[in-house]
Amino acid sequence: MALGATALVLALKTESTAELDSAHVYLGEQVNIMNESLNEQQKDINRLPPSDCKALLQAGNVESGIYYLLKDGRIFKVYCDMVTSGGGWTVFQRRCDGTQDFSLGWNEYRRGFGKKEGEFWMGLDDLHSLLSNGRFQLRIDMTACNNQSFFAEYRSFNVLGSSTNYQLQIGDFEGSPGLRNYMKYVNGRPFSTIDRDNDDSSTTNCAKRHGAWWYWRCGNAFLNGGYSCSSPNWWNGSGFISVRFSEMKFRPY
Ligand SMILES: [Ca+2]
Repeated sequence: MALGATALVLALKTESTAELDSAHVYLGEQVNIMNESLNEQQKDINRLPPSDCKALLQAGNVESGIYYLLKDGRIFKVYCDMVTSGGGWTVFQRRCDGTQDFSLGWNEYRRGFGKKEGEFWMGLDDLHSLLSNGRFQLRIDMTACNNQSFFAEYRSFNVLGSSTNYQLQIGDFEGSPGLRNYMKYVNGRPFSTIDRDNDDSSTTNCAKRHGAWWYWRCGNAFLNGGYSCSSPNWWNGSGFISVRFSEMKFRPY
């Protein structure tokens, strides 16, 4: 009887040990699966889009075109210029064929309009969001009606929020020989549109004359006005340049 009981206890112990071993194997497998899953999730996190075109360029995206950015939990569809002056530029304005009407109001300029592959304005709200939390520079590329090309670069660039009427902040200027820094006069100025006069002229709404822009007085540089070879876009000392192509873009520095 005593022997039988001992044998039973031994049998139970053996069985328990086997069950325990099997439980250990099972738990070990579960841990491996969880680790694999975490590794995959980490890869997904690393695959999330970055918040600017320069990071995309550095990740090996060398072709200019449409990309998606992620910033502050929002996805932005943007056009990245990966070629000009080292590339990595997020484009926020382009005019190239006159097909898009730029004579639009405050709400349109806030929200943005046009097609990213063609003519467009990104929208002041998105521009402000993409410029928040970081240091950025501004570049403007222009081709005049006589096919002469110009560029203007500003060492720092920011557009403040709607409560400031999207005040412009620009730093030091560098540009093509002969191109004058006429945007310096609108540093610190709010944005105006045909239906929202935030300029400093008491006699007129400059945006009705020259298009939506940051104005002090009616100024010498504005790229959202009339699109024709007789429309002034940038004063050049002796006369206005009329632009048949323009791109405005920013990148972090
Ligand atoms: Ca005015």
